[in-house]
Amino acid sequence: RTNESLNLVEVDENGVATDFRADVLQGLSEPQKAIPARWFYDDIGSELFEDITQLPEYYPTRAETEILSSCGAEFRERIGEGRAVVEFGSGSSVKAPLLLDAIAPAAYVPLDIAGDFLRASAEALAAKFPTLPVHPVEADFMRKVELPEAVSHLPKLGFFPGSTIGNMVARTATDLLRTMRATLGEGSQLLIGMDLIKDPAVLEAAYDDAAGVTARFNCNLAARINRELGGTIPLDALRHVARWNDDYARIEMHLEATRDIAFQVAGRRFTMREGETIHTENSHKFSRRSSTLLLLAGGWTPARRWTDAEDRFSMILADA
Ligand code: AVJ
Repeated sequence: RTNESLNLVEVDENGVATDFRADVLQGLSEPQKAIPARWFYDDIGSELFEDITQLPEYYPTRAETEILSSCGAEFRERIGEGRAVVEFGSGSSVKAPLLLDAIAPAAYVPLDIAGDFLRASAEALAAKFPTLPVHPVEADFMRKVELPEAVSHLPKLGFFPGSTIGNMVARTATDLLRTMRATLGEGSQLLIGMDLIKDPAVLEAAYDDAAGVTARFNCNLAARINRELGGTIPLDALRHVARWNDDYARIEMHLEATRDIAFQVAGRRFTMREGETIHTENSHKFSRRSSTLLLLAGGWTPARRWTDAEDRFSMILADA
């Protein structure tokens, strides 16, 4: 088998990611129902997330893009030449061109769990950078990834924009940072986006927009369970909730039952009382110190930090 096929996400005979069913059945059985945020991103969820990034209330994408487009010269100065850029969770690869323009790397390896989306995006990007070798890898970046042979001899720059690390609790985040270090190897660097703590009203608006796109994004998870796992969740009885948890410095998204409900998923029966929630996402926000501490715990030493003009978002360059 090739390196690529070894990285593939496990699926059952119906093509359903087996971990999805396991995560959902487990998560719905907990006293506080909870489903990992990674399962938002089927084709519909990925499109809805792209829509979220365009919303007036959702500042992180614009703030990060501002940093990426204004700090190119400093990136070039700080990031070693001739590296292979490995992007974790590349999605539609909208931010990569800004970095690739700035540092002109030796290769680009977009890595994503959504294969069709990944390949289409990689082709579009390769067309924009005709001399850049592009090697897409379909893989779950939470596990150590075998990188393509073609980049094995190159030093690596991990690229993890979007504050996706904020979706994870500290233990999972440190595990991931260590796994990335193992994937990238000795002497690698990491450029990571981390969203900053700010006025809770600004944060809550970013996750509960007036147009209701984030609500649709959240509710799509329940719809996906119905579609892929033979679920009977009454979607009209679930309401999108986004709230700031100050103790944990994070935005939480929940699906709240607006009445008592009972439903089935994969042949198993579940109930929710009115007001009970399924916790669907954490989006942790960081201070300068908490981001430093997290990176250090994950085996990375911060070397340089950039923020946007309004100090809403940070990008950190760290050394393995
Ligand atoms: C993709 C994890 C960066 O937490 O801001 C956006 C996902 N959820 N709106 C975030 C998300 C609701 C997003 N990340």
